[in-house]
Amino acid sequence: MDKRKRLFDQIEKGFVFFDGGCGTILQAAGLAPGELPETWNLRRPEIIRKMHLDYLNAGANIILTNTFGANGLKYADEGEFSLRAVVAAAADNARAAVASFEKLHPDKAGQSFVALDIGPLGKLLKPFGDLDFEDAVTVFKKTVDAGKDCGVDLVLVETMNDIYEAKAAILAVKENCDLPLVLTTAYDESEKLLTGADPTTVVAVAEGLGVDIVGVNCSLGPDQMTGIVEQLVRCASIPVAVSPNAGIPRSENGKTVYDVTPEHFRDSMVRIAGLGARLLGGCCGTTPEHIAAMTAAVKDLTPLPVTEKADTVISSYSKAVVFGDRPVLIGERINPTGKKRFKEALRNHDIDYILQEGLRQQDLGADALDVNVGLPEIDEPAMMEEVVRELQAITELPLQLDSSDPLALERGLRIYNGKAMINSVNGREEVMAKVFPLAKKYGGLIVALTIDEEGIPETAEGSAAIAEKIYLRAAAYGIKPKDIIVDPLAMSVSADQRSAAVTLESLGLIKERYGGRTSLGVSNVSFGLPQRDYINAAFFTLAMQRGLSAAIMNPDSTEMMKAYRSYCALLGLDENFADYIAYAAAQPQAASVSVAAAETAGSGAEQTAAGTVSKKAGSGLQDTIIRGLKERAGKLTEDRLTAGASPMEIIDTELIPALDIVGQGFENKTVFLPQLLMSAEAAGASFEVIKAWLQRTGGEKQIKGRIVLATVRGDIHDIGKNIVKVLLENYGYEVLDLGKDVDPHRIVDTVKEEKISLVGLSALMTTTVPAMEETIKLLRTECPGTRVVVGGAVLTQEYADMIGADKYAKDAMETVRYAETIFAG
Ligand code: B12
Repeated sequence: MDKRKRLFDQIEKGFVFFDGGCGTILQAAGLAPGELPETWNLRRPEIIRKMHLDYLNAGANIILTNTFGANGLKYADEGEFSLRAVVAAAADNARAAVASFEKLHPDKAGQSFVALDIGPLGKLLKPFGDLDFEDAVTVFKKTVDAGKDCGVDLVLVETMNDIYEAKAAILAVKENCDLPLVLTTAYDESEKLLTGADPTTVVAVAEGLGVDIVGVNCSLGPDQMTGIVEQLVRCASIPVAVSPNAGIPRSENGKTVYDVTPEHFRDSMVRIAGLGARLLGGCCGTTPEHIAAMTAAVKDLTPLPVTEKADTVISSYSKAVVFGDRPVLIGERINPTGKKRFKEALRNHDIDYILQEGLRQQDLGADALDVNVGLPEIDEPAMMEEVVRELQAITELPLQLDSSDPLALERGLRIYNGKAMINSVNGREEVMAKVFPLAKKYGGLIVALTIDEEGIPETAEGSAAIAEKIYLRAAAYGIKPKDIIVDPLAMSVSADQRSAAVTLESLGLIKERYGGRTSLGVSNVSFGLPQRDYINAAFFTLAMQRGLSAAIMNPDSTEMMKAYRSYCALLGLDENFADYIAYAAAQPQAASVSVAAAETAGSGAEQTAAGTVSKKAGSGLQDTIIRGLKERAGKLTEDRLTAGASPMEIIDTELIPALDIVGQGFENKTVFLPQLLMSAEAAGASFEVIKAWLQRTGGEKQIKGRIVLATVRGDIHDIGKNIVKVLLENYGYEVLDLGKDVDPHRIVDTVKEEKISLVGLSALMTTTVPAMEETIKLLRTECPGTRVVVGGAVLTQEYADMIGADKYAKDAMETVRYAETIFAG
C-alpha cells in the first residue's frame, strides 16, 4: 500500500504514538562520552533493537531510526562506519524490531512504522553562520539517499531550531524521495525558535513546502509546550505532532537529570491530546515507561479532527504576516520602473542602496517588501537571488518576489528564508504552467492578475471570470484559494476614466463571490495626472472600503499613509487608535529627528512598539551597526576617520554602544540571534576599517614586548579582544593572537615556547569565567612569573581578583597602559 496512505489511515483511526528518548538509554547501556551513538547500529545492534522493541511494546507506532546525528558532516562516504553503512544498519535494526513485535502481536500487524530520523547539522546557515544553504541541502540529501531505500516508511526532520535549516532538510527530502514527511522544531520558553520563528511562521513555511505533519519536540517539558501546541493546532491544516522532553533538563552532580515522571508525563500528554495534537511521543529523558503510561491513557480517547484553516499567511524567517481586516502594506520602492537612481544602483551593483530602500520602507510602516530587480541589461535571476539573500539578512519583513521571469522567481524562492509572496501569475495558461509548479514546490502566496490571452477585461464580471479560472487551475496543482491573492489591476484613470470604478467593483465581486483576497498596485491609478498622491490616497480609501486585502504602495507617501491610518482608526481596525496616535505623534518629530540624526551620527536608537531595535530616520554609524549593514558600516567609519574622528572615539561612542543596544535587545528577547550576528558582523566591518587606518597612519615600529592574547575556552566573542590586539600593536607590541575558544593548555604551551611574560585573556560570558580561572591556575603552576591581564564585558575588578588575575583592564587603552608598566623596565 502507498506509504502515505497507510500512515494517514492510521492517523485517521486515532492517536498515533512516537517512541521516546534514545540518548539516555544508550548512555545507560555504556555509550562513552564523545562516542557517536549511530555507530552502535553496527557495533551494538542488539541494544538498539531492544530499545526499539521496548518502545513498540510500550505502545509506540512510529519508531525512529538511530540516525539523529547521521549526516555527511560527521560520517565519511567510505569505510566501516560510512554514512550509508550506519544508516542502513539503523533501518535494519528498526525493521527487525518491528518484525519481532509483529510476530509476538499478529493482531497489531501493519500498525507500526519506521521513521528515518534526521536531526540538525549543528551549524548555523549563512549569513548567520558559515554553512551555505545549498551545501546544507546536499548534506541532508546524502542521509536521505542513504535511508530512502532501506524500508523506512516516513522521514522525520526533528529538533530544528532554525527554519532555514529545516527548509534545507525539507527540500532534500522532497527532491529525493516521496516518503511522507514530518517536521518537528524545538522552541524555547519564549515559544520561538532560536532564530526567532513562532509557531505561525513555522506552519506557514512547512505547509508551503509540502510537509505532511508539523510539530514540536525537545527543549521543553510537556507543561511548557501547552501554548506552542495551542498555536500549532490553531494555524495548521495538517496533523500536529508533539514530543516533549521529560521536563527541562538540569544538571545535578555533573549529570543531566529530568524531573517529569511517567505519571506526570501521562497526565500532561492527556491534556496535550485534548488540545488537538494527533501524534504524541517523547524526546530527551523520556523512557519506555513514559511512553507506556502515555499510550495507555491516551489511546482510547477521541482525537479532535484536523481542520482546514482559512488564514492567508506570508512570513520571513521570524515574522508571520496574517492577512486580516487591515490591509497589508507592501512597499513598492525596490523596483527600477521609473526610478533612475534605482536603475543606476542595479547597473552598478549597488546592493547597499537597495538595502537602504528596504529599511526605509520598513521604518515607514510597510508590512512586506516587493522586490523587483528586472533590467534588460543585468542578469536578473542572479540579482534576484543576491538581493533576496542580502535583504532577508537585515530585515524581518516578508518579501514579495516580483518578476515575469520564472527563473528569477525560482532563484529567489529557493533561497528565501520564509514563505514569500509571488508576484505574479495571470490568467494566461503559459504563465500559470510556469509559476504554479514553483509555488507548489516552495510555497508562497501568489498574486494573480486578472488578465489573460484576451487582454484586460472591461468589466468586473470579466475580472471575476479570470479569477475563477486561476483558482481552478491552481487547484489542479494542489494550491489552495487562500494562497492566491487576486489583483484586478489598477489602470490609469487618465487613459480611461471608467477604469477605476471597474477595478473597485471587481474587488467587491471577488470578495463576495469567492471570499477571495485581493491586492492592488494602487499608484498606477494616477499615472499621467498632476499631484498623483491625492488621487492615489482617495482611490486607496475606496479600495479599502471594498475589502482590499493588500496594497502595493509607497509608504513614503504621506497622503497614502494618512489615508491608511485614518481608515483603520475609523473602522475599528486599530485598537484604541494606538497606531493612529503613534503615527500622528511621529509626524512633526520625523522632520526634526532626521535633521538631528544627520548631524549627530549615532544617537537615538530606540525600541519600537514591535520590539525590534530600530531608529526612525538615522543613518549614523551606530544605527548602521544596529541594523547590521556591513558595507555601509565600513563606509561610514572611513568617512568619520577622514573627518578627523579618532579610532578610539569611534569604538567608544559608536561600536560599543551599538553592540550594547543589540545585546540588551537580545537579553530582552526583542532581538534574535540572526540580528545579533549581523550587528556583530557590521561592527567587525567597521573595525576592519579602523585597523587598516591605524596600520596606514603607522604606530611605533620598534617592538616593545610580546604578548599572548586569547578568548578563553567555550567563548567565541572576539570583537573586544581584537580591538585590544590592534591597539597593542599600534603601541609597538607584538601580539600572538591565539584566537577564540582557546584551550588553557594551548595558551600555556605557547607561553612556554615563546617565553612570554604577559598574557591577555578575554571572556564575555558568565559561563566562561571558570575557563578563564582554569587558564590562570594552569599558568600559575606551569609558567610562574607570567602576568595575566583580563578583560571582557562580563568581568569586573571583583571577578578578576576572585580568579587570581594580575590586572583587570576595563578597555583596550587600559590594557596598553598596563603593558607599558610591565615592559617599562
Ligand atoms: C557581538 C555579540 C555576539 C556575537 C560575537 C561575534 C564576535 N565575533 O565576537 C555572536 C552573535 C556570535 C554572539 C554569540 C553568542 N552570545 Co553574544 N553578545 C554579543 C554582544 C552584543 C556584544 C559583545 C561585543 O563584541 N561588545 C563590544 C566589545 C568591543 O566589547 P568587549 O568585548 O566588552 O571589549 C572591550 C572590553 O571589555 C575590553 N576587553 C575585551 N576583551 C579583552 C581582553 C583583554 C585581555 C583585555 C585586557 C580587555 C578586553 O576591551 C574591549 C574594548 O574596549 C554582547 C552584549 C554586550 N553588550 O556585551 C552579547 C553577549 C556577550 N552574548 C551573550 C550570549 C548569551 C551569546 C550566545 C550564548 C547566544 C546564543 N544563544 O547562542 C552566543 C555565545 C556563543 C559562545 N559560545 O561564545 C550574552 C552573555 C550573557 C552572560 N552574561 O553570560 C551577552 C551579554 C548578550 C546578553 N545580554 O544576553 N554574541
